[in-house]
Amino acid sequence: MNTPFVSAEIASQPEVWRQAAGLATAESLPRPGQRVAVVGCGTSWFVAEAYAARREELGQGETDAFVASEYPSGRRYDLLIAISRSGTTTEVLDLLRQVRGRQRTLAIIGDADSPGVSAADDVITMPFADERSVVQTRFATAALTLLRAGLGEDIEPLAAAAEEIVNWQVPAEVLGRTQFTFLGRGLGVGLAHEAALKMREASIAWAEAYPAMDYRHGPKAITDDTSAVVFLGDRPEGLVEEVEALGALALAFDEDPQLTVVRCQLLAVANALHKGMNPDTPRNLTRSIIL
Ligand code: F1P
Repeated sequence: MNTPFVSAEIASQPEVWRQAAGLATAESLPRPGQRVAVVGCGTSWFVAEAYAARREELGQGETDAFVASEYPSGRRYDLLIAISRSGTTTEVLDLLRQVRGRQRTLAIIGDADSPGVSAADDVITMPFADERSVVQTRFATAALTLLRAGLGEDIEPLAAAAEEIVNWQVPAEVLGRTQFTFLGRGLGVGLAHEAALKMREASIAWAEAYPAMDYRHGPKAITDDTSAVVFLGDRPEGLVEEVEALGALALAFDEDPQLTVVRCQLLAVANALHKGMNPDTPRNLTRSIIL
């Protein structure tokens, strides 16, 4: 098999993050104190979730994340942000059209020629982050980077650290596992969901994700010696040991969850290749879902 597109897309993230951060001066991004809703589908929903947690954590204002299809239409926010790589996802476009004129909207879009570009009051396009692979990697992290930079976070240390992480060698012992669980806290909850989606999409694997503290409230029952458990962000005390006592392989890193999600992308690709699958073109999936 030729090298998949997704491998180069993952490797380009440090540079793409720097470019995304360069757009964070946009007037249309949220200001501190504004009530903000963020929506998307699939990966873009999980980016929304991660951002909402971070903005709240930084005390910059009430921030709610919704999957676009379940946006509570009665609510009013100061700003509704829609994230979509393709700019063609039906639920996102429908929502933007539905709230138009009643609610200020900003779309963050990869494909600058898509209908999403004219569906919102303001738009930020990131064609440099768009991808050939069906499976999203760098667009997702670039959208999050743009939004985090808009919160005043310094992106350069993240981008510099990512330069090493994109060369991470996935430990061979992970690839023998058949059940993957991703656990996160704060920003890492949305990113754990994203990591699990990557495993499902790219390598058609059984993958789940939970807020780390909630893992003990049921999900733990599925863990055994077929499992690998990956932590994104702070680890609840004793949980790594608990997971290991069940025979699972625990992977934990002392770094920003956005960096660990890059490792998870590499893991998903390595697992796909290990299973003889092409991670660029998962079965049953298309680049965007148009209903
Ligand atoms: C959303 C999405 C992706 C998913 C797949 C189908 O796309 O659900 O997250 O991986 O490619 O589309 P978009 O609205 O961000 O283009």
